[in-house]
Amino acid sequence: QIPKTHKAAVVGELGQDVQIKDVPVKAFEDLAPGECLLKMICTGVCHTDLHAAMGDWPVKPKTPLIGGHEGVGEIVAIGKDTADSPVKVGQRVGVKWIASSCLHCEQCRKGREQSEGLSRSVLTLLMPQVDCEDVKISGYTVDGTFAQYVVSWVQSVTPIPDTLESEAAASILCAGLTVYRALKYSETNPSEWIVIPGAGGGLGHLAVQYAKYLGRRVIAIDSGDEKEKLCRELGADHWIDFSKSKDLVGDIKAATGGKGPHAALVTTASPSGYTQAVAYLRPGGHLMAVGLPAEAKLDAGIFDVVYNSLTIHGSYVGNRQDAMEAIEIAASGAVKCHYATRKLSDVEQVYKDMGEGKIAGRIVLTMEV
Ligand code: 8ID
Ligand code: ZN
Repeated sequence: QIPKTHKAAVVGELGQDVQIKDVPVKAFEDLAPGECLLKMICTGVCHTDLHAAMGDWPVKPKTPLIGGHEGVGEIVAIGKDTADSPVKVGQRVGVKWIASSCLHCEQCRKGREQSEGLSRSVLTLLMPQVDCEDVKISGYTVDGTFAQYVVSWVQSVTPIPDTLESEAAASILCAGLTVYRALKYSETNPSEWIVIPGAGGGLGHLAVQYAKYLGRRVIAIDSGDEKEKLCRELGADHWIDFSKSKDLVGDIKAATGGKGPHAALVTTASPSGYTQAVAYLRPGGHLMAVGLPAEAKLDAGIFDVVYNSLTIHGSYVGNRQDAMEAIEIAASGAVKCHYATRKLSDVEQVYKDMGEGKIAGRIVLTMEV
């Protein structure tokens, strides 16, 4: 029985506290073809959700906003006249950042369905007459997973294998997927060195594991004993505490026999994680820009970039195939999200802890209030 209303964590205005409210559930008759209704089981809290709630990125989300974009739920309804649905009622699926994409524009045809991107879909919000390619972003341009029921799209949800528990799957749908894709495109080989600033956080701790799974050697950078313990347990070959190191560039180079790492996968939510990357990379190295500090600029000396033949990649979540691969690897047991569970109504406290850098791994919310 689908209720008429449900509980959701709502941001009324950007920068204000999140409030738990009763909001309407979209009725079956109102679901458009291609839409599905999920009864949510759990959702991870990504630092992106905090950026969204604060409105601290150059492109702002809609308001009022229900955040959240790494959730797992059960499909309870599919819009009538939906053709060729790859999923069915009763199935457990994941909602990721890209809630829906047109699948027929140039970027989608090239497998970069995420890349029609934020500005374009926000543009559509503001000016519906713009002939947009119809990207919808969970917890940014459409309501997300911090709610007991969520409307999603059958072509873009990610099926969750039976062998993977919902809580373990949730954060693979953003954090796992994002770092897995960044590793795929890092042009590194097995045994090569990859440095991960932010290694003790949500994205970072999964990046350590995917990198080890893919045979890379890992230098984990973050701060505090708890994150150190976590990174070492997950197989990091080296640990450097950025708050204690007096010469981060020197320490990173020393860990790689003086030559520097082949790639940096920067997952910090502060600009400081980016500042030295260009200085410590080995010639021919790749900087994978993933963390999205508010309003920050990448400060890279052009001389260093050219002289050392460095490549800078912006890596933005991933496509449906990346999501399925990241989920498969997690289902195999090779990568495990390290999480603690809280209730939906704790989201404001989770944001505070996240802002203070207190969370090692991830927080996964159950849908109780
Ligand atoms: O598609 C994308 N590119 C994408 C997808 C998902 C998330 C980008 N993100 C962005 C988020 O918006 C956020 O800006 O990645 C960033 C990290 O998200 P997260 O992993 O969810 O955040 P977290 O759990 O708070 O982890 C961040 C870690 O960075 C450490 C913190 O201690 C924390 O463990 N850190 C910081 I802040 N400054 C550091 C520094 N200078 C640092 N670690 C090393 N060096
Ligand atoms: Zn995210």
